[in-house]
Amino acid sequence: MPLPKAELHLHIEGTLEPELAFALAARNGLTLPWADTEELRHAYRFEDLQSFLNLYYELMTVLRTEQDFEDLANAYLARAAAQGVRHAEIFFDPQAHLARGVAMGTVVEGLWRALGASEANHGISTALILCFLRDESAASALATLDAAKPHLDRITGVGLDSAEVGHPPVKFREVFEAAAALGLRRVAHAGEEGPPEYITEALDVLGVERVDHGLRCMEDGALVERLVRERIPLTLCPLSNVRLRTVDTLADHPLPAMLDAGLLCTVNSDDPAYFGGYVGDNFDAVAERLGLTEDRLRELARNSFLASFLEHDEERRAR
Ligand code: ES4
Ligand code: ZN
Repeated sequence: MPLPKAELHLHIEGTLEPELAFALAARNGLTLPWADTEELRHAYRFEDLQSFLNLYYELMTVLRTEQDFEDLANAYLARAAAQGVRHAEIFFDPQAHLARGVAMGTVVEGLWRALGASEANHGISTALILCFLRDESAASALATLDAAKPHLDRITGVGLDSAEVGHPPVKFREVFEAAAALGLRRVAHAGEEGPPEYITEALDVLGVERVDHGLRCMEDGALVERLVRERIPLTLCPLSNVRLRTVDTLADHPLPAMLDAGLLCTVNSDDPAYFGGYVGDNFDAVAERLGLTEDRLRELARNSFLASFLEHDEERRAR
């Protein structure tokens, strides 16, 4: 039996497996530039975040209809359930779909057809987090939030993702203020490829309550102290870090040092179809390659619920 856990850093478009991509392409009358799933898998060799994003945005063009988004989410939920996931807070990237003429309602309501039935069908409670693409303009993010307004009963929070370097959190001050005023929770990717200063800025300027990745906090001792003191959760994605060359090998991953420092770390899968595994696979990989004890693994599973947006009595919500 896998440990019960919550997944807090998961891009639903990053769960698009090659087999489903080809099936959706066929259903929608589209031709992909790869001959078959095997040839596509050969393209999964990434130099950095951008080289991954190029493929990620290209492949997701097969997603066109509500049914496509529902099928995508159900495929993820079935795999997640098999790996012990009981709660999932799921990112989606509406701008990548709006730009190709797919409406916000198609995306959100399609996903919701799966998420709204997920407790009954998969035993997983869910939340949806709308991510703004940080390499698009602040005006585009504001227009996206506006387009989401008819669907806010489906959306728990907002996040910030895509190419990090050169796109500091402060660029999105206004849209995060508007999101907060709408009662939305706030998270942001920071310190994946970008510098530790972006983590500080995400906290102070965007008001995020959780940091996605946050790996590079380890370069700034005072920042680590702050994250520990304020119990800011970090949603780490170890297999993603290896595939995108943020760390050299899994054995070099700072997770053990981060736990030793007292950081509230969680383990997640990011884009599991691209990075070699779902969240249980990430747990298994860090257990094996970093020699984590059973106690450490249980701590990580417990952290995943503490760091979630589920209601709980823990003291860290008191601040
Ligand atoms: C992402 Cl690994 C990663 N980093 C930033 N943005 C993303 N979007 C999808 N995966
Ligand atoms: Zn991510």
